Amino acid sequence: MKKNSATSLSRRQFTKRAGVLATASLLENPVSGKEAGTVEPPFLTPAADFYDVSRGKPKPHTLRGEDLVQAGLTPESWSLEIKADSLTREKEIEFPAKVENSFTLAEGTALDYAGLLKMGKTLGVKYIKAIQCLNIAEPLGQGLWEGVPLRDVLRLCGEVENVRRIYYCGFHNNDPKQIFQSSVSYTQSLETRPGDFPVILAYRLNGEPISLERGGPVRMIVPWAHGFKSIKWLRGIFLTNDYQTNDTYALKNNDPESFLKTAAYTQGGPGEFSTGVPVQVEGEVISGISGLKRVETWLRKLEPGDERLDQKALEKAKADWKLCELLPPPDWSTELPEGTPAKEILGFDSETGAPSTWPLPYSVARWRVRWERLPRGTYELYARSVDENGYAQPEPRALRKSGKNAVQCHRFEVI
Ligand SMILES: Nc1nc2c(c(=O)[nH]1)N[C@H]1C(S)=C(S)[C@@H](COP(=O)(O)O)O[C@H]1N2
Ligand SMILES: [Mo]
Repeated sequence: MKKNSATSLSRRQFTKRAGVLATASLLENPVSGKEAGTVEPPFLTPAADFYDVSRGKPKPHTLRGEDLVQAGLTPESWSLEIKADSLTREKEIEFPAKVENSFTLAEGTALDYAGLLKMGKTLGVKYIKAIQCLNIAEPLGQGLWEGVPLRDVLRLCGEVENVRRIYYCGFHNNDPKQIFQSSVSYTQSLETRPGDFPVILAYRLNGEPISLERGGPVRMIVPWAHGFKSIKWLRGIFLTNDYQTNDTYALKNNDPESFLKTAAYTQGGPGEFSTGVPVQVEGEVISGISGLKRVETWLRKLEPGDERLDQKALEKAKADWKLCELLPPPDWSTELPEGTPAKEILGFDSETGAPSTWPLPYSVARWRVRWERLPRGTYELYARSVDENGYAQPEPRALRKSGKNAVQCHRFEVI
């Protein structure tokens, strides 16, 4: 995490520092008794403030100078190989994938950065999406990503045969431990439901070229998936007839086809409020594949002898879940990069510029609860999402390895 500047408190810093409280005055002095302020974290996380999840020794984004050029990670040196994978397996995969046109380093035909940007002029799309690691509870940050749909890049290959998956990988040196690769099915790469977002080869984040740390010059973005499908420092795409995933993350007992899970978060926040002033708590909620119907909270006053509830105990507890407020969309005219009208972004109405759903798909919104007065005591605030299918978190997917989504709790005292 980056150092904070007093004047601009990014969403990430905000979450880390203050967590669930969006009140500047209380934030500085939780027991001051001042009224709630109006400081909200920015909707788009500045590139430098995403929580970084990167492999490698050295991590590719720490390379400098000639090493960076050798790695092909400057706009001038970047290029992308796109070719068929010749794999066959006896009695299993009889026919190797074939492509009419391949783009290779050896032949000097690899796609370059200028070529991708040129395609972007007519084919580029933009959407907002949060990056969330399957193994970390909190979203890592949320950005406005811009790039060329993978389906349009694949079209450059001309006629293809025997292709069932698209494998792709980021830059890595010769150490196999650094390899980070992922895949989507051929169908997923080509088709999306109307209104849903396509997989893109992204070259801009929040209106700027993608920083090295965020995976620039070019990063794959897979909208519906956890972070491990969104490969940074993209350098190679392979069309294969293998029907199995090659995902690096699959090796760690993770579900390699997990969708983003709708889930609410309560992490952090002040642990103390003074009696007689309103207690206001905010948190985040991510809208996954099943969308979001509402967020609910349960305030549990702890009596002497009460213990923390684990997930099983929580399920059995007689929780009094109450609907809580979902904060409305921000003022897009100030939250979006200059020169990017909302109506140009997928997920927004192309005429009015209003978001088509709220929260936006695969994105984070905020929730808030407030009590004008709470008696002295120790409290636990639990928060859970209810998805559009009516399932309350952590259902219908309580397994941790398909996306962390345990119901979280924030403990505080009123003194
Ligand atoms: N090349 C490469 N891409 C990668 C990774 C990596 O280690 N190497 N980590 C993945 C994982 S596990 C996650 S959660 C996200 C994190 O993205 P961020 O660092 O931009 O927040 O990047 C993904 N893309
Ligand atoms: Mo991850």
